[in-house]
Amino acid sequence: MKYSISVSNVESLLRKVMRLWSLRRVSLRRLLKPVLCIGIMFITPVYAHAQMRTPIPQAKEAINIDASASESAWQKGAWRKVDQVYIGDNITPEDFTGRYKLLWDEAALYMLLEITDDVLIDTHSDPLVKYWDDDCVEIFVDENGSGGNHEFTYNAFAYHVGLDRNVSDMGPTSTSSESKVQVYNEHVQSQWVRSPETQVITWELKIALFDDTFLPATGAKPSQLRKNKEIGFMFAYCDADKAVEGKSTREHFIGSYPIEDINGDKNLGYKDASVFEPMILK
Ligand SMILES: [Ca+2]
Ligand SMILES: [Ca+2]
Ligand SMILES: [Ca+2]
Ligand SMILES: [Ca+2]
Repeated sequence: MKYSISVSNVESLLRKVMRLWSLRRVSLRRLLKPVLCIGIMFITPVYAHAQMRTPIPQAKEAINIDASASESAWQKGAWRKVDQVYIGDNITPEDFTGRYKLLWDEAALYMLLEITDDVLIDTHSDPLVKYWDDDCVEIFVDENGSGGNHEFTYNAFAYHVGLDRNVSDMGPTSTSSESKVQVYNEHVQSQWVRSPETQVITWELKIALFDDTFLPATGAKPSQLRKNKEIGFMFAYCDADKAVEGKSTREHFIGSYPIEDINGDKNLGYKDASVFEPMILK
C-alpha cells in the first residue's frame, strides 16, 4: 500500500496544530480532527496488513511425531485445502486429495497432513538425485516472511520430504557459496502411515525454522519461535504414479496457495519466497 503523505508532512502539520493550540485560535475539537485523521491513515493499513496474515495456533502440549493426531492440540484450527494445481491436469480425487493443519511452539512448526494418493512411488533411492520426481511432500518456509529469491540461498527453504523421509533441498555449504543439493534431515522430522481402512495417508511433521544466516555443518540452531512472529509458508505435493523405464517423473504438483503464473509457469515456490502464504504465529 502506498502513502501519499510523508513523515515530514506529518511533522509540519502537527507543528501547525500545536502553534494554533498555543495561540488558542481554534477549538480543541477542530484541532483533534486532523490528528485523528492522521492516526487513522497510519493505523488502518498496519491493521489491514496484520489481518491479511493467516494465523497459526500455538500448541500448548508436546506434539509427538508418530503420524497420529492423538494430541488434543490438533483439534485446534481449521483444515486448510491443498487444491491449487501448479503442474498437470485431469486430477481425480483418488489420484490426489489433500488437506493440512499447522501448529507451533517455541521449538518448531508442526504439520498434520491427510493425503489420498492412488499410487505411492519412489524410484530414486538417492535423495540427492531427482528427488522431486518421486512422491514427496514439499514444505516451503521463509523464517522471517521476507519473500524474495531463495533458489541459491537460505533466504527461505523448499524441503522435499520423500517417502523414505529424507529431506532434500539445495543451498550453499559451509565452504562454498555455490548452491548444492543436500539433505537437511535435522530440519524436518516426519512420520506417516496409510490407513488400512480408508487408504488415507496421515503425515505428521516437525519443521524447525532456520534463518538466512544458516549454513550446514556449523552447529546452526533453529529460531526460537514466539507469538506474533511473521513467516511465509506454503505446502505442495509432488505426485508421481508410474515409472517409465524404471524412473518416475512428477505428473502433478498440487499446492496450498494460489500462485499467479509467469508465462504459464506456476512452479515458482522453489525459487521465489514471495509466492508463499503470509502467516503469523498466534
Ligand atoms: Ca502425534
Ligand atoms: Ca496419484
Ligand atoms: Ca527470508
Ligand atoms: Ca503418487
